[in-house]
Amino acid sequence: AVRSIPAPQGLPVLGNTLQIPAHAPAAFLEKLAAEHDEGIYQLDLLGRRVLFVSDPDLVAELCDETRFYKGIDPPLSIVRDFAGDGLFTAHHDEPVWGHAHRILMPAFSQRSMKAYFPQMLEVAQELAAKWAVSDEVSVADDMTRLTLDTISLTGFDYRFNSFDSPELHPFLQAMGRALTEAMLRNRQLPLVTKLKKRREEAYRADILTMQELVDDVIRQRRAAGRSGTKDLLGLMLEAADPRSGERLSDENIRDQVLTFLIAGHETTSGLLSFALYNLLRNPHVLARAYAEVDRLLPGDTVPTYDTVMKLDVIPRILEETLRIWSPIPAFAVKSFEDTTVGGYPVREGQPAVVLLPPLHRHPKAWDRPEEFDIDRWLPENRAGHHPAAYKPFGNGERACIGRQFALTEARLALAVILQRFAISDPDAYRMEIKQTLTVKPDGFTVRVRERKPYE
Ligand code: MNH
Repeated sequence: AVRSIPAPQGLPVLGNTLQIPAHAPAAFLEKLAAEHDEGIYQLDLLGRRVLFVSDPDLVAELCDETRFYKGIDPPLSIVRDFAGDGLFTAHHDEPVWGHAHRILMPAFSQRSMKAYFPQMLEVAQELAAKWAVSDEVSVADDMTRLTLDTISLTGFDYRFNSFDSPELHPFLQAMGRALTEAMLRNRQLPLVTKLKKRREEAYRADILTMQELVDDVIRQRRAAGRSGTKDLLGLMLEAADPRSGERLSDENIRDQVLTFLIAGHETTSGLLSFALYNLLRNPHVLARAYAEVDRLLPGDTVPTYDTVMKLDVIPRILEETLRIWSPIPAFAVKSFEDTTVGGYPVREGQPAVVLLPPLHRHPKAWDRPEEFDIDRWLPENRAGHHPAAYKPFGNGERACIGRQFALTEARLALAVILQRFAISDPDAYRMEIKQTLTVKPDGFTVRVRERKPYE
């Protein structure tokens, strides 16, 4: 029997659009999920009937790539204003997605991670140098400095030198505003967007600021004239798709560079910020992390790639952090044809959004879902996990290409931080989410004190 999908009442024309709070859509969608035990509901967003799904069995169906593909609707279709045909926002059926995916895959191999390690370490040490002369630090800002400098140095051999400056780089401010604008436009009638002339101008100016930086990155590389460099930019400029022989156009390279500058840092900085939050809230886990670091990195031992690969507690802290606080709170798919999911009707091309926070805390899949328990990620416990209840990196061929990169960088950064610093939270921070499409803790500061070696 076909079941009917719960759909909270909305207004004519606007539907449920205005019920969504402008600056906190994720929290609202999560609250609705909690109110609908079915694990699925439908909202009418400016005439689009969008499904929101958090039941793991229903999500398992949506993750079947023979039936569903990545959908590029608002807000992602708006992000295309600046990320264009880059990997993240490319349409499902665009050949250029496959060209770029195959050209760039080698840059994300385990071997490449090892090759990036010295640069990842260099940036982590810049963070440590700053913290050594700091008292209270703004966590999300410094994690943003770390991750932006890391992706730009490893991917493009380009230096932001973010730790030299008390202000965040203008690129970041432009990006934050542009992402926020895309989020706001997602719940705005196109007519209203047109009428807001000032906002449109500011948006275009921010996009220009980002594109100028991208052009500078590419110009510097071309001026350096080095060929054979196997970083992201080197591959984009010189490699051909092994399948089709196609190379990337200059315009597509710009889209990819901007995509990687954004996707390559924004989420990892959220992950690291949430991880520190979780550690401060769970002192017994923090103690285990310190014990691990003291064993593998005693005194002032400099971390190597091999040390990072030996970490066990820190990786599990990151996995559990991605369960409880996913920096990307949702991803969207569409059906190839009219179908049903768990008996609920889904139309061809209808957007279905997988909501990660309620999926990652679904009682069907997780015991004590609210508890930060890193031992869920011991090998013997993983086997029992629901196969579709953990999707912080998305799904299938459109899943995150930078996953290993993010995890390598984040493991190293946490190891360096814990090796060098005692962290505490005298202000007893209470979680306050800031959403600019992705989510991060807002206004989270911690106190840092250098640990004395051999203490
Ligand atoms: Mn990442 C896609 C999460 C780090 C580059 N990333 C995705 C998706 C999720 C995601 C979810 C799928 C989105 C969708 O289906 O619409 N990414 C993360 C998280 C982290 C992360 C939680 C860090 C933690 N991502 C990174 C890093 C890079 C990167 C680091 C680059 C170095 N991500 C991408 C790109 C895509 C992507 C590029 C698009 C992949 C594709 O569609 O081909």
